[in-house]
Amino acid sequence: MHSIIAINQLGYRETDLKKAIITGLEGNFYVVDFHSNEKVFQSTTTAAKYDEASGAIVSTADFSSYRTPGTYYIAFENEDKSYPFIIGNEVYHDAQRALLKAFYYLRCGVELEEQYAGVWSHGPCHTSLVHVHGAPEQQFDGCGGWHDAGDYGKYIVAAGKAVADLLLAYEWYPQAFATPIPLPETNERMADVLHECKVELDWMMRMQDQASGGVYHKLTTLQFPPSDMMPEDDLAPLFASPISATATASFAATLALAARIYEPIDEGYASYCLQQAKLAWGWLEEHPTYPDFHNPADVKTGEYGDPVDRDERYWAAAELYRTTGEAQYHEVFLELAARKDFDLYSLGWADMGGYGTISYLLTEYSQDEETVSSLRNGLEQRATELVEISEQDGYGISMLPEHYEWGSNMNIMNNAMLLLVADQLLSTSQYEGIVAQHIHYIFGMNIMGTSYVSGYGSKPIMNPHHRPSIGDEVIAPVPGMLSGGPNKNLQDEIAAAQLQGAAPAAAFIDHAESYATNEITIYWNSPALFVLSHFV
Ligand code: G3I
Ligand code: 9MR
Ligand code: ZN
Repeated sequence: MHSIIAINQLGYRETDLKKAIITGLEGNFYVVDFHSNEKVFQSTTTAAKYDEASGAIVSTADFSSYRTPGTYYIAFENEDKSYPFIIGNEVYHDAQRALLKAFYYLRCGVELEEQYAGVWSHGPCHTSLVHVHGAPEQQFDGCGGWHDAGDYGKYIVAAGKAVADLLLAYEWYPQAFATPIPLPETNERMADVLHECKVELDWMMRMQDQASGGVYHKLTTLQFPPSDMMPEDDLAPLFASPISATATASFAATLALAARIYEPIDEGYASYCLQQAKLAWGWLEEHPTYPDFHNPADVKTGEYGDPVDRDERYWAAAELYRTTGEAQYHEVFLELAARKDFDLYSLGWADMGGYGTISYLLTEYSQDEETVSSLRNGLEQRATELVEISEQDGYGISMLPEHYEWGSNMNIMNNAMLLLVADQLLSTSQYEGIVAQHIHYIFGMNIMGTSYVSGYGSKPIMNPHHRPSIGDEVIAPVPGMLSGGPNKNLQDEIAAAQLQGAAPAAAFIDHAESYATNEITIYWNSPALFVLSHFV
């Protein structure tokens, strides 16, 4: 049997932790210069051990101490070798920009011009008026924003997480956004990431009912179109599903965050964002409890159901407080924080408590000291748990076997993001090495030996569940998109037929119809963009 020598196919920065994970081999290994075939570094792998998540016996080749820039591969005595990789401080630059450019490719309602989209250009899509579900006489213009994923729906809670990650990435790592992508809007005044977020924010504001402040949960056709349908051919009527509390709270939070970020650049836009955030907050106050969202019977698109809205309300209160300093938001925030009946550190689309915690810990207005210290302790504890799991895992990442569910790559990137958040908010610098391993995993240091980001690495995914990539004539998928990744629950027909018995981290197939393992979405790209931005 041949071994798999899984590496980060993009490469490694000079001083980062550098590892390769090997299945089926242990012993002496070499770092070999790709051009001269000269062995430049030699060491021994760890003893091979069983790794539950991947179901494989793996050893680790650590070559962190080798730091000379160049192009190399890892080799063993038996001549097994890895793909080539680079050591150099700019190895993540292009991928980071591609992760952002992916949002441009997902734009809805506009033509993707050849000048920016190259071979992936296409005509304007989903431009018809939107019917309010259940009130067909009510229509509105719901144009714009980003397609959610491989489908063409647009969903508010998904948008909230994606925009929050992008705005936080810009706020924390502005240097990572210094070079234009470029986009059609590129100018001197504003970084491209802010132009791109404005596309989604403008759409979100169209989804708000101006009379009540409530926000429609989602905008979709009644059913998913065929998987090879191009966006401009998807002409089925569009419906706004009913207002939900999770969507309204996620909207209030995102728009309050946006108000703060855009304020120094575009005051008018910022104050408009804040006004709409407050309008949404008014709806939340009038509906302190509200039944959770379920698809109307004839709507078959993504549900984004979530029985708990307290975490989104907590986040909204935190952002509105951090932006305005008004006591009313502080009160609600403290009330919800004290209840502790939802996850205060999670960054998923359904569990948004972590964003509220981040925002509160960073507020410049007065803080309740007890709450601050309890949140800091909780954050540190969560980070410690993630480190402990990483130390046990064969690939050095913070995932237990049960975490390989739909969108596992988001879980991995969310964990990496939380570790960076912990370092920043607790003023430590202890987690960067583990975060780097999470990046290595995404770009190929995994049991599949696959880079989960389209267009990047020696063996990237080629067949994501992404309708334009399936329906166009181009072989290569749209680049810069992060696949959902292994999902042990085998929730589509292809996975169920072909992955029976696969270990959790191996329950992945690069097949265009495997939407439960190989779809892409805005909120899987977004934490990856945040994490990579730290490293560029
Ligand atoms: O967390 C539970 C776990 O406790 C349980 O044991 C396990 C058993 O089924 O399920 C786990 O939950 C999974 C959940 O994702 C985790 O976030 C569910 O099975 C799984 O069905 C659910 O999948 C969601 C999927 O829609 C289906 O509803 C994904 O999170 C969500 O990202 C995805 O979103 C879709 C949109 O609906 C439509 N657009 C594309 C997008 C991406 O696939
Ligand atoms: O394409 C859809 C994808 O975006 C969703 O995440 C997924 C789960 O809701 O559903 C996909 O659509 C499939 C549908 O659910 C069942 N029939 C096949 C569709 C894919 O072509
Ligand atoms: Zn569209």
